Amino acid sequence: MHQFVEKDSRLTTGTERQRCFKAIVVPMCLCAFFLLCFVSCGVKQSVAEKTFSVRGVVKEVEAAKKTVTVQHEKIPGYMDAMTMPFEVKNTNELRGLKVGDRIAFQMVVAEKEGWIRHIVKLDQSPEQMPSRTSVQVVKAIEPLDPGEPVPDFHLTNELGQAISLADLKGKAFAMTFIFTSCPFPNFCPRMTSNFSETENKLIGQKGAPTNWMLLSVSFDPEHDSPEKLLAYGKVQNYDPAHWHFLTGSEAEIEQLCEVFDEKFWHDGTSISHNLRTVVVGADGKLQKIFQGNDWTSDELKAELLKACKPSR
Ligand SMILES: [Cu+2]
Repeated sequence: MHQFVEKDSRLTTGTERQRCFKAIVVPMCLCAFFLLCFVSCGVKQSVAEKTFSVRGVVKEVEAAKKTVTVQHEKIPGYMDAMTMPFEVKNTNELRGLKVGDRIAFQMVVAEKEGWIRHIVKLDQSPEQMPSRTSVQVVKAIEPLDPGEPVPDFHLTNELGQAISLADLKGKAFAMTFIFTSCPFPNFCPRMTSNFSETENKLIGQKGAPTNWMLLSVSFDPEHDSPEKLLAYGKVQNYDPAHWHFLTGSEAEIEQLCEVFDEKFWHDGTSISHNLRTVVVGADGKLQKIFQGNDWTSDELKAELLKACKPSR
C-alpha cells in the first residue's frame, strides 16, 4: 500500500491526482444495485458476482502487490471514467504489461472484493481517455500527527442525535470515512465490514473494556441522511451503544476530514476519495492512522484495546 505523503493537498493537476490514486485513492460512483442491497433492504443479502468489460490505459504495474493502476473508460451503469488501482489474482496477467499500454479486461465485483482478469493488450495507439471534471476540496488545515489532541466536532448520528467530541469523553474511538452508496467492495464496504467484525470481537471478548466507540462518518451528507445511515447500520446489525454513523454540515465534515488527511472530491455524479481510519485514545489524543484498506479487524481491535487505557 502506498503511503500518502504529500502535504499540499490541492488535487488540481493530473500529476497530483495520479499520485493520489497511487495512494489508493479510489473513485466511486453511485450504483443503484448496491444502493438497493446495502441501504434499502435493511437485511444482509449476498450480492451476486458481477462482471464488467472495461478498457483503459495502464498507468502503473506493481507485480509484487498484484496491482495494476488503470485509467479506464466509463463503465456504464457502474462507474465513471477514472484512474484507480485494480487487483489481479494471477500475476501472470501482469507479465509484459507496461505503462502506456492500452488494455481490455474484465472487472469482477463480488460481495467483499473486486479484481480484474483476462487482461488483453489492444493494438491501437493509446487514445486520449476522457478527462475527469473534478471539484476539489480545498484544504486549509494541516493533518494531525499521532499524539496530538483531536479537535472538537459536531455531527448528527443515525438516530438524529447530536454527537460531539465531548460526548465521547473517557472513551476511545475509531473513526473512518465512507459514503453509503460506494459501489466498490474493497473500499467503503470493507471499512464497514471491518468495523462490524471489530465490534463483534470486542463485544464478544470476556472482560474487555467497554469504553470504546466506532464512528463511520459520511462525506456525502447530501445523500446520507440519518435515516439512510440507520438503514445502512442495520444491515450490519450494529450496536448503537458502540457504533455511530455520522452526518453533518458539509463544512463540519470537510474540516474533520482535513484533520485526518481524508481526501474526497465530487467527480460528476461520483465521489473520489482516499481511505483513512484513525484511532483516538480515551485521553482524546490521536493514537494511530490506518491508511488504505489492508488493515484487519484484529489490528483495529488491538489498537482500540490499547486506546481504552488512558483516561482524560
Ligand atoms: Cu468508497
